[in-house]
Amino acid sequence: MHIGTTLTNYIIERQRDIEGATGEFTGLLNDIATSCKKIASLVEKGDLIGVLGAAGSENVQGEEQKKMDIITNEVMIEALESNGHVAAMASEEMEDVYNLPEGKIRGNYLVTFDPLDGSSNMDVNVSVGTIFSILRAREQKETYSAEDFLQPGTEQVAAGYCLYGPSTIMVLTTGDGVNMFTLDKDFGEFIMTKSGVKIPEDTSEFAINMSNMRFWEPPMKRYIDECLAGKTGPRGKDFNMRWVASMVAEVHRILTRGGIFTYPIDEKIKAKGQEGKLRLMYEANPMSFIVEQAGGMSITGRERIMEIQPKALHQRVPVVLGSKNEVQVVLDYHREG
Ligand code: AHM
Ligand code: MG
Repeated sequence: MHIGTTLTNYIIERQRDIEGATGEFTGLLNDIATSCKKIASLVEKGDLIGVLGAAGSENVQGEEQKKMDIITNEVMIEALESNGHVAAMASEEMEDVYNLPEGKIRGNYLVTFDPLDGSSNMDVNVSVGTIFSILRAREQKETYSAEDFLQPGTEQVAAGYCLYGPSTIMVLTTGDGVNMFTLDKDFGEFIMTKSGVKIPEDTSEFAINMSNMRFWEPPMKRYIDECLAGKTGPRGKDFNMRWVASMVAEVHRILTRGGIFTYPIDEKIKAKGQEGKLRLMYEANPMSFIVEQAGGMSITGRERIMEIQPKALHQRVPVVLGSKNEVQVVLDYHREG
């Protein structure tokens, strides 16, 4: 039996390709892998260790926090703040930028994360995930502010997610394709199980929360109506539908067998004064980087997500991502009005 390529092997190899690399980036990805292993173990134990249910608090976005949102956020901070690889962090679960305590060595990278996306699925034992994005700190200083993080998605150095499902799978891009690593819990290593992942360009599977249909804008309503019309409609084929309510699981399905995932803007969201449901810095940008690196497309409906100049740390955007030719149809419908 051979071991295979571990995540550590892979990132050390990647580091050799980068001139002047110091090992800091390798160290950072290792820290993230460590936190994901810890989170995988907590997710798996679930009710045995009393981590299910609400925490009794709200995050900055006014959403109910689950106990696991808070616990996994602490796990990420602990794993990332001590080894000198990170300049500062921002999380979906924290209002402001997290600056390292005095005395901790500041590294060169800014990390944003959603420590447990789809956390409401924890209580019903359905897949959840951690999403992360890595940016370069443009200057070295003691204290960072939101402005330092407000870089478009095209500036990401790396992005990934860890899916806690039947297997724990880390999916990573450093801008050179997409690779998948499955956690072998017996000896605690992520092993490469797929490399050069490519999303099929065509699909007949869509993912959307259909209960919001009456609130959608006309182009999205038209797109889904035409999918539902099936073989006898304008698209000339039958569509299948999935909705896990965990973005990580939806993106993983799309990377595996194609599909389109969307959380569009709708009247209900607009009435709350928001521009979308999903967060640009913690969800939309990292997932867009992965999807594009796998040959897919990721847009708001009208523009490429990764080109958006962020205005705020917790900014929200509409998201349409997945199989290239299908996302193009949605883009065309939005352009037609
Ligand atoms: P979260 O970050 O608070 O967990 O919310 C994000 C999740 C996505 O994973 C998922 O696509 C969506 O919210 C589910 O929304 P809905 O509850 O409308 O089905
Ligand atoms: Mg989330």
